[in-house]
Amino acid sequence: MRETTPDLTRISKYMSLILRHKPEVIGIKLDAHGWADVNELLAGISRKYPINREILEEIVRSDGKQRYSFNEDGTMIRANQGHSIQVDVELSVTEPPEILYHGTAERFAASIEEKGLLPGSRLYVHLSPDTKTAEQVGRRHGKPIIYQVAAGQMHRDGYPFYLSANGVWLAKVVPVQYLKKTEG
Ligand code: HQG
Repeated sequence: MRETTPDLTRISKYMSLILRHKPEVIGIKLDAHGWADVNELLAGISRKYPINREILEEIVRSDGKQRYSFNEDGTMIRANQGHSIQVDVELSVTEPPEILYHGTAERFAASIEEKGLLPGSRLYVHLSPDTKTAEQVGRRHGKPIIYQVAAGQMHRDGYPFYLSANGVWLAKVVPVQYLKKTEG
């Protein structure tokens, strides 16, 4: 896994904003499946950052979390997950492992232990397959804490789980009875 250079990272963050949250910042629309027209995206980004098709392909290829996908003929691009706008990225319903993890910050613990995990501004709660990833996710918000999610039990109780094209586990919510704070 290779991280992108700082300039590409800056463009990638702008792409996340456009493709997950606010396509209107460059005056484009996503279709119902979250796809943006590549030429429109390039034209929009180029008003702020130098970009061309080759650079875009390099960003998609080298992205450490594989956040973006092209369609088959390369004319469209979308974010694989993480949206706050209502799009259907055709996530596959998948049986989860027995335990998944959610990394968050200590200051959210009281609310989480009262209400369970809620998706906030995003469409889904994001869950990680291992504690290392969960810790990195949690650290983005402050002093990290990690919850174990009884995903297998939740699944047997009828809650669907989805696996994004880039390996992030997603659920609509996680009720509090399936959560356990890990020691450490
Ligand atoms: C918290 C990154 C209070 C939740 C990462 C989290 C991830 C609650 C925050 C992806 C709560 C939302 C998503 C409740 C949940 N009360 N707080 N009841 N339920 N929360 O950023 O999971 O680099 O929307 O614990 O790697 O941190 O962007 O979600 O702390 O995969 O590609 O509300 O973003 O990927 O924060 O991160 P976020 P997240 P990218």
